[in-house]
Amino acid sequence: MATTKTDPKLALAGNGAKKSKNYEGLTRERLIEAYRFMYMSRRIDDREILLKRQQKIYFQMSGAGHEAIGVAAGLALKPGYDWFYPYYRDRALCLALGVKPLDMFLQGVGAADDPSSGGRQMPSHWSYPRLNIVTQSSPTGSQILQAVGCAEGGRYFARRPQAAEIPAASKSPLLAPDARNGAPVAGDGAAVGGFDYRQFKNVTFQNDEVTYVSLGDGTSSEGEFWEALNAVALGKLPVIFCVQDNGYAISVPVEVQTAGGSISRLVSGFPHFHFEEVDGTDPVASYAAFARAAQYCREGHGPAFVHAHVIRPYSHSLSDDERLYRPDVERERDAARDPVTRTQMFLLREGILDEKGITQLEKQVEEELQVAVDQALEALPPAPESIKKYLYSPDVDPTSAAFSTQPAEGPATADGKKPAAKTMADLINSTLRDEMKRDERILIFGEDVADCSREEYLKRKLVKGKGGVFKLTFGLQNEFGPDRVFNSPLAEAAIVGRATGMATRGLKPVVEIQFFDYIWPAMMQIRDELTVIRWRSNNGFSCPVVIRVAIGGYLTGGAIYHSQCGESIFTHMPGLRVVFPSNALDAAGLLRTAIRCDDPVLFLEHKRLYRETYGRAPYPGPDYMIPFGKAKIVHPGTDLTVITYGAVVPRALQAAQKLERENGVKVELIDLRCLNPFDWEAIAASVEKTNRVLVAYEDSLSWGYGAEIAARIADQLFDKLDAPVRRVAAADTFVAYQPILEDAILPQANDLFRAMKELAEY
Ligand SMILES: Cc1ncc(C[n+]2csc(CCOP(=O)(O)OP(=O)(O)O)c2C)c(N)n1
Ligand SMILES: [Mg+2]
Repeated sequence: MATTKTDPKLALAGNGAKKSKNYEGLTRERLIEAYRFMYMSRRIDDREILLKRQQKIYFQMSGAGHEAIGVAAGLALKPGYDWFYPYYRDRALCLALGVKPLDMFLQGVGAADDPSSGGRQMPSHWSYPRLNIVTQSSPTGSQILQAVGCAEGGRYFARRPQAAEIPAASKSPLLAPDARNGAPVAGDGAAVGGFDYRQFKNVTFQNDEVTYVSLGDGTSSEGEFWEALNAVALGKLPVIFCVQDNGYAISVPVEVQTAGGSISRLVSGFPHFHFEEVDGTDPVASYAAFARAAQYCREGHGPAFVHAHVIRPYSHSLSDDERLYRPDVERERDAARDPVTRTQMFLLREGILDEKGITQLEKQVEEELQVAVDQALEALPPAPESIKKYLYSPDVDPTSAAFSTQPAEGPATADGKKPAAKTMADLINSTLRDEMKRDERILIFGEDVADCSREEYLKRKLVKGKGGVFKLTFGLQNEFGPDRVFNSPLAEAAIVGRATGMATRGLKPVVEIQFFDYIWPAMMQIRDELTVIRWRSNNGFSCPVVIRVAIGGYLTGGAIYHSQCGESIFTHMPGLRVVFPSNALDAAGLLRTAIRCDDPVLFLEHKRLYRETYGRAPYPGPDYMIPFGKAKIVHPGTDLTVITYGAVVPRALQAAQKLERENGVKVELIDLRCLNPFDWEAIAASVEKTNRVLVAYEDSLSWGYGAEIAARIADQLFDKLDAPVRRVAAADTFVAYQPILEDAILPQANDLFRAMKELAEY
């Protein structure tokens, strides 16, 4: 339980009858403690408002009016044991869990020592690893799906405790540059054997832990909220939803937000839930509701939903003036329910504290806050040189030599022939299988990825199983069981959000987005959560998820919604590794690196290449890895450099071979393989040699991935060029259904040939 500095002597001796009175499980001392946290929370808000007006901090978000429900939750749950996904009004919760006022003021001033973010996030964006308070962002509701994944992670480890152990690494890992002061250590590290992200993930879990997640009434309109309710009900997961209903979302009142005006009524049909609706300004009733909710979850019955009616006395934020949309009469009605004054009156009425005791408690709080404010105002800001620190793992560098291994010679076939060449689809499947064998923390889920959700059909051998719409995960559920390979509801945000929560707990989710064209519902989770979590928490939390995505066109019939590319939208996100292999061997090596590394990875698999004859290879064995950011020279040449990746590689190769045959032009064809990071050294070395360069990509031309490469070449290699940097890419439109149109839209070998020839002749 949380510790407190409340002086126990403050409690009045009281008369005999009241002394032993128990308030829904709260003793008199606990009630004083609760009041202390509530009062402190309100006074921190007041202090911050003053500091903001004095321009000593840069933003303020108050928890005023929400103190009672927050403290109640904090006293009913256990810091560092249960898990917390709070929202910005949860100041009192955080205090009750053990966060210090100084920690809060340090975030306000943006200090280097701000334990939540090192000056990277606004105040009231809580993140305290030692208390299991997980870093939160600003988008309303984006924490909710992660709370689901967090609870799933806890349950997984409770059922498979051995998965939580850190395997012994056979050699020390190769550290990332900022952990080893920049000096490369080639050849160090341990590719074979044990080294992977697990060395740096100290997993903790409790068999009866619960996950708390809170949100405002307005936020319950977000789709992710409903995806989360569905997911927790399906999994009967121990998650407590706490909707703190102050009746407004900025200026929008609840009846405009929530059909019928009551979120309790709307959610009441979800199965397996324990429901509570409570006056969230009453700490005793709120505590009782939380205690019941927690007990229900701890006993494994399922999730709980606490709907707390609270008030918002300080406008939405300092930038909002609620008098513009709320008349005095309404605001006065709220003020009569103010939880801080209410609790004070309660303590007096019950004889728990007298006026002297209250004054003394408040004085103690004021003194403590003054010391904290003074200290925070002296705190040093973060160094500007630190801006890129913790974009990626400081522990595991996937570009390092530790991730460079040779393919193993597979066993010869019975008649002594070399092992058969396999497709990209085969090798991805084999790589997933071998990694799952090696690492029990790997979970695979997504739409249709399981063999068969109705297990008994598989057991009775009535069906063979599906394993993905492209069959990439075929057989994995059969081999590893339904708790490691399973179908998710059709909800992409939930796939990525849950995976993010699981990875925060130390699991390695390898999830599938069925088609790149349907990644957009997950965009908020990818852009604002997955890629940012390590950076915004100053390395307090990380979530190295692998997202496998089927991408691309040349399908004759795929049309707009099954053929698009769009990788540059993701390479534009710091914190995310983006990989795009063009052949089976690279897919196997890069996927293994993606799984073993400690960063989130978007692994783009071109559908057209899944079963292509081009680029087949025998399985390179269970430890084959390719480091990220290392291009491959597919065809060496001296006259012209072509930089490409993905399905354009075989097309460009065809064009290059024709150009050499017909015109004697020797093209150097570079397959980038990895788009973030990308291999600038390989590009520069080639362009310095050939002095002519074409950048080719399947996505539409303007603002595409190659635009950045072309710009950088123009910027840094201008004096090496004998010709303008050219690009060949798709037309600036969508991929159409009719094959004649598709051919005209996507870059073809002929287009590449023409551009190469022109460039060579320039
Ligand atoms: C996705 C998203 N949309 C809009 C905003 C801007 N915004 C911040 S808070 C807020 C209102 C939230 O209301 P509610 O959920 O009721 O919480 P309250 O602030 O009332 O506690 C809005 C619209 C945001 N942060 N995120
Ligand atoms: Mg609200």
